[in-house]
Amino acid sequence: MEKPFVYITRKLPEELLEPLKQVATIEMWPHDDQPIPYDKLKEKAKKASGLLTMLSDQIDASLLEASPHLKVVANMAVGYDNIDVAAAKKNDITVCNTPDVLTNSTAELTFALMLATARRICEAEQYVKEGKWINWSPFLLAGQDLFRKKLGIVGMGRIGQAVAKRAKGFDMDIYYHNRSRNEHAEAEYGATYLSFHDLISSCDYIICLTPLTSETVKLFNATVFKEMKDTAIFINVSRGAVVDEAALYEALVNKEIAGAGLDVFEKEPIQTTHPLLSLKNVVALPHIGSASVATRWKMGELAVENILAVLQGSKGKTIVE
Ligand code: 8YV
Repeated sequence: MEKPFVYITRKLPEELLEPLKQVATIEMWPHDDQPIPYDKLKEKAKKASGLLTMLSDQIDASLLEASPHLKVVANMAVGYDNIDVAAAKKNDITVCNTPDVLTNSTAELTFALMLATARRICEAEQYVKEGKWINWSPFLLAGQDLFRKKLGIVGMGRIGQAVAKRAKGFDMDIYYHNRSRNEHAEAEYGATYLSFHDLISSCDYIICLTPLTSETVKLFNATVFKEMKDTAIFINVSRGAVVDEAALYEALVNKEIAGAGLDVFEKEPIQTTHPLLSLKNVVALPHIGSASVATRWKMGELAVENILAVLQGSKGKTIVE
């Protein structure tokens, strides 16, 4: 019997794909410096039983409907806003993601970003490397503390809880907003539930961890930034489109908030001419929330396991319902 065809949209280590090679014919987009164009992916999907995809791949209804053999789309990410899950369901295609394995790495990156923004780490490093450190003065590159400050987590899911756990060790007061109350976070980390309005107007650090849905597009807009404290630091490790970037820029320039740490942007990769990148009080990272070698490896393994499971007739390990 002919082996099923699986297409992988980014270069992954051969070793990771070994188990898949036993049961499927695999092909991989060979360029590391650019994503596969939509039309090319659509062509590949037409023949494929499985797709191993990334956030940058647009898996829409048109692609799914034009792929008669497709059984599984395994996204190498916990988020799946790039996939039309309803259309996949309609066409009997299983969608899988990679939750849990990236929780701790993403929480660590959130803290790195929060500390870097609060203590002006990137600015300070540049200062040293550019030879500007010729004297010391009492308030040179002075930033803000984390301890005993109010941390507001918007989106208390797995990563939100992992951030809360760490924040406890940093002696922060933890607040959160979520669609529903999270009793575990309240009992375990002392997190206090607040309405969105109360959270953004009272917290010193506001972390956006909410997924991108039709309800959360531009959730953080001009009105919201105006309600924040002028000393507030905004951190986004979720999706760029949850933020109105023009409004964020205005809020930073007009000193309505003190700083922003951003791992995600509306259009990725962000252009160097983007106004946000011109600001000293912005720390910008290239969407590396889950990017530790060990975690990316685990995400790849889980995506492979998901494809294998579905192709072998069982349920995917981590299905998007
Ligand atoms: C991804 C992410 O790892 O998992 C997500 O939803 O945003 C990141 O962790 C990365 O974008 C690769 O797809």
